[in-house]
Amino acid sequence: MSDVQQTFVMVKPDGVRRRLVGEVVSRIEAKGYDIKEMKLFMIDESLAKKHYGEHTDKPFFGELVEFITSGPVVAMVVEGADAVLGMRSIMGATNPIEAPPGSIRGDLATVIGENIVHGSDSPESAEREVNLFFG
Ligand code: IDP
Ligand code: MG
Repeated sequence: MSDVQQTFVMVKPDGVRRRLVGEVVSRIEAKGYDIKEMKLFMIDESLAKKHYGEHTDKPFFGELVEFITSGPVVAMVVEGADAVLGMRSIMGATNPIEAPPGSIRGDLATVIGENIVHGSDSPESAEREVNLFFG
């Protein structure tokens, strides 16, 4: 049985800079999901560190915070049947080299540090991230 879920999705600064917001939104809509909330804004350092809290100890954490605060993002709440896993599927793997053609990252990105889009990795992360950005 499918389950109607909400997930947190974000076009990252590279996607906004490259004018790919429409492309990403179009793929989400074409898939059949509803966009329930959407805003363009700059993430500050405090929010970036909270959002990426699970990666605090990783060697790329500093770079990640710097990147995600480097320009405006478009944050969204996306809803639909099994939307958490479904969004991860249309995004493709974290590393664009491993993301298949047809996926957002597979079609539009080349390097892991600039992979266009974020999507929650579980229903628990989705709830936390929706509250963090839209609560
Ligand atoms: P996800 O975005 O697919 O959920 P995560 O493992 O949660 O992937 O990593 C968060 C973000 O951190 C990734 O989207 C990517 O932009 C960046 N990242 C992950 N691993 C690396 C790395 O090894 N080097 C540089 N950036 C990385
Ligand atoms: Mg993640």
